[in-house]
Amino acid sequence: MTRTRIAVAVCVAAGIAGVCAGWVHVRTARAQEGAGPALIDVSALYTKQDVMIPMRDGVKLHTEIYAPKNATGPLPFLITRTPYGTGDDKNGYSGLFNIYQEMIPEGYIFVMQDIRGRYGSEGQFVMQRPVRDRSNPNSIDEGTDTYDTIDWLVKNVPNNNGRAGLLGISYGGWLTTMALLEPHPALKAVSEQASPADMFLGDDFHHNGAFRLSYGFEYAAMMETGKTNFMFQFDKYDTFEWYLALGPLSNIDKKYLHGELPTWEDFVNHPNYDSFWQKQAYYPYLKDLQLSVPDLNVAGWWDQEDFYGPVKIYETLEKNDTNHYNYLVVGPWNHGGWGRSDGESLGRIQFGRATSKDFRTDVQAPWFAYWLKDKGELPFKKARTFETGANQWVDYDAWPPTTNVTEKKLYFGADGKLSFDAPEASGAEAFDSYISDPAHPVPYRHRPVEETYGPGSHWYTWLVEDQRWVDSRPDTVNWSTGALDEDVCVAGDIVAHLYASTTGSDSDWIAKLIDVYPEKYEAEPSMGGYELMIADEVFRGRFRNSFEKPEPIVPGKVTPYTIDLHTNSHCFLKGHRIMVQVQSTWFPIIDRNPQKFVPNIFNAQASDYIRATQRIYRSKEYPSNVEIPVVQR
Ligand code: PG9
Repeated sequence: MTRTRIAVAVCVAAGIAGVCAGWVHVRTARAQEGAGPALIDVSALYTKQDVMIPMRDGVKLHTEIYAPKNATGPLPFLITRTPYGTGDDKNGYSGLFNIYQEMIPEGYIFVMQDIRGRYGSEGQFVMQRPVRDRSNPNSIDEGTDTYDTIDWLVKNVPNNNGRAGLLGISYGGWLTTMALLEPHPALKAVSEQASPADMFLGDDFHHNGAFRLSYGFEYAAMMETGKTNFMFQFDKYDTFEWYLALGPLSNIDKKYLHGELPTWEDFVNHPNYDSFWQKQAYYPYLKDLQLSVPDLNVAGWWDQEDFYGPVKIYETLEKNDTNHYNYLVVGPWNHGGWGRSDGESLGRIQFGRATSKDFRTDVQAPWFAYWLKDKGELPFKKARTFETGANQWVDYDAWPPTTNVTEKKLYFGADGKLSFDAPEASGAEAFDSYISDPAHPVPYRHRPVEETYGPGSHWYTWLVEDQRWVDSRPDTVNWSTGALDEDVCVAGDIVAHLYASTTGSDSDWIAKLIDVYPEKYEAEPSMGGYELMIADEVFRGRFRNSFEKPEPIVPGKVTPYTIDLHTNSHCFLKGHRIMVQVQSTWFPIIDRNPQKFVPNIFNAQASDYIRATQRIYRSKEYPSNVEIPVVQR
């Protein structure tokens, strides 16, 4: 839960009134990180010390050190670094303890630190500060800040055992991965959880080059309006209306930001996958890295922010993992869901067991105890993923699994049919069509679309919302199998192959793979016919040949698009149906593609936004399909 305190005055006092007019100061440690009102009173268990730890360039970082009162011997550190504040309660004890409850009995010296330029720390905040240039000995990055922190801790905190663990979710996960590039020798285990890996291709700010408007705008505003979290004050409760009324993206700077938010300016100035985004992405730094510190990568199947990242990081590190230090856990969670509550359900979807608690007690706690205290056994060998639908944890020697899996294609057919049989119809008439109108975009979740991190926001569960409300829209097309006569379980990568044409010269293509519950669903009658999205993704057509050099689409020409729907583990159970939906708008999480090619969409004019007629082909020559890895049992 998020704690909110309105304090517009702080904004003005901070001397940034120009940017701040109409902004609300929010005192919050992000819900995703599991901080919030303390669930447990740790003041009886720990002595707390607040220190300012000096970094190599003299900047001091605010750090809270919690030493167990009942320690009987030297203990390792468990460190988390955050840009969102430590969320201290009235006794001054960090709300981040909520995430670590299960590790408290083991005995660690917990350390929570504000990163540069945020909350109690000195220095300047830079959104995902780039990796330093090592040829300059004075350069710093989040990795050197972590290094300097650990160095200070092992030398200055009494009763430590000379080992440190580091973990964090999302931004904290990214900070954790950064520490792997030049790790301090005392760093003995890390857990990167939902770390973004590439902000242009798959994480918070863009997916396949399509801009994540509501997230990008609201997050940049939250982080760069002051030292603590701010929230833009919308004058509409339904932000769908606000973003639509905004018109072209250039109005954001004209009306509200006036060039003051560095990250927004980065969005505007880097509309393509140029060196700015490539340098910020991890892949180049991790691809040759042989892990010298064990890393537990953690992801959630329905993570609305950073699912691409942790999987990409795991896959990249896996290539050189000769030390066998690279691990993966994926559960049925939203962003950071494993760090809070018990994980028995997400939205209306039940998992039949306490999946988050499973992770915290059966994986996270023993995994850190093994590496930091030489205790017990490792909980699993390589990868543990939760098979949704069947609702069970499965351990694998490799992810994606390399045995007992066959690639199969689900082909789009006439009359809305989806089947494993390739289409036989030939000719230009085998297609389904819809009109995509940027003036009437498809909402990405049920309206009202509350502000992303606002009170009562449905942001956290939108990926599991029933898709039935979309399938009857005239700007969406669907194909579905009949009721399955046996379970179809998938494990591994799902890919959509679309053959599509548009009357415009640019277009977005959104593909969703959906599990349709039986109409009579005895286990829970109100779930009858529910359409649960299992995999989904958007692709911005201009980037079909290159993310660096966008190209117009030739109007009317059938063009192939490959859309990675990512890795998954799900059983479509007997009696359920499998559905695919395609549409071209998903607003306002994705900005509206003008559908007319312009060099930079951030500079598009209102008149560039045009209606387009879309066709999705399903013929012998153009067999649109979704490729799924089917498990043989
Ligand atoms: N998804 C958030 C984020 C991480 C890194 C950069 C930008 C945003 C977060 O939850 O921390």
